[in-house]
Amino acid sequence: MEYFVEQAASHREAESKIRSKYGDKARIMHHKTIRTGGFLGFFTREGVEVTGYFSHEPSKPRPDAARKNADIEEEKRKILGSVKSDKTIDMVLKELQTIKEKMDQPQPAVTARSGDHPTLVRMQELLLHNEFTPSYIAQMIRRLRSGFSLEELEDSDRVEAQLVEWIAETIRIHEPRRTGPPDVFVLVGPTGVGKTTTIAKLAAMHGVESDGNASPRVRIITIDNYRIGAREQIETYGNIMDIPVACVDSAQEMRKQVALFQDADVVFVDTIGKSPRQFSQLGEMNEVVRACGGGAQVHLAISATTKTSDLYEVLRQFEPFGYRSIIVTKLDETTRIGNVISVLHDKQKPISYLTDGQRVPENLERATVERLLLTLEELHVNRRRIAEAFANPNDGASNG
Ligand SMILES: Nc1nc2c(ncn2[C@@H]2O[C@H](COP(=O)(O)OP(=O)(O)O)[C@@H](O)[C@H]2O)c(=O)[nH]1
Ligand SMILES: [Mg+2]
Repeated sequence: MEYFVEQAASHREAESKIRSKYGDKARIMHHKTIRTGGFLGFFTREGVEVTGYFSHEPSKPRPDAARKNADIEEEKRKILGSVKSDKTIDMVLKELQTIKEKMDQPQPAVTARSGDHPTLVRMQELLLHNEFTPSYIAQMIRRLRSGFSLEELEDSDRVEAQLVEWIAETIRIHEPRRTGPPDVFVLVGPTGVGKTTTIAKLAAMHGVESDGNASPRVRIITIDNYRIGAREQIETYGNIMDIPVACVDSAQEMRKQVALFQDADVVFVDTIGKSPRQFSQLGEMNEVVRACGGGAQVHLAISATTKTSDLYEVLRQFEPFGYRSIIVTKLDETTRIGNVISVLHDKQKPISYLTDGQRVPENLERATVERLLLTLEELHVNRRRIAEAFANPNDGASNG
């Protein structure tokens, strides 16, 4: 049995693509709506992603070099069709380069085959269902195959429990480290992932007194003043929570403002993702972020709904900020986060917080291995065992 994932503009287009590529034997398992193409949210189109399998040789061979080139040309035409100004050409060419690099990479084989033990095939189906990436799945199946004898594979509950534990081992949790006071916590990430909302949640969470101690002094600085209304959004939260909010728009102002907030325990810094005017100036924003001082810790927000190739792209784009951890937002908007776990494992990025809704401050929690595993569908998680084995060593510490 071999699996496939196909993307297309519509269900009809996906179906005909699958029929022509894999023939009538192809079976569709599930499909979902995705955003395709584009660059960090720009020029994206709605499309569908269909996952399925076929049990015999495909009616046509894998895409050859000519087909790859045709795909690239097609993608190029589509993107160029939506380009509005010369300024964006650079960005489009970069995007094309990334697409090309991705297509050139050998696609790792999904390793359980029809002749394999049914338990292995089943484990592969579970991983696929949760949308882990092909290379992650291949790794796990390889590990199961070498770790279990044919006889042991008969006990599929035990194999599944082991698989869940190995998945757990691939999830890294960020351990907060105090650098202050004030601890300066900077949140970066693409527009719309939920940075401002998350900053408000974090500020509320940290502003609460604990163990009878006085509530920590929390301050917010925003450099999100490019989008109309963005500043008001965080100021409104600040007013409600009685937390001072300052707005800066240069490195110099940032230095001044951080100095003015030296009496605080925690300073949260909200940032811009990108704006039409400031599109390629993530570098410029980095200068403002650096002005927060050497002790500042940068964290990157990504949405749980982001597709795999965009996840890689976002992690790469924000690498210059030297982010310490990932905050995964919008967990409430998807039931399958295998690709997020796969990519963060591949890139060795630890997770600090999770958000699962728009409500401030409720929909925020410290990331735990257990909570992430519980999002997986159809995989049985022994909560007690996982909680014991993967407890956050710093649980109870309140700073990130
Ligand atoms: N469903 C859901 N929506 C969220 C979550 N966090 C933020 N949002 C929403 O996403 C939208 C963009 O959030 P915002 O904080 O302005 O994003 P920013 O551009 O990164 O600052 C708003 O409508 C938020 O209410 C979340 O965890 N789940
Ligand atoms: Mg914002």
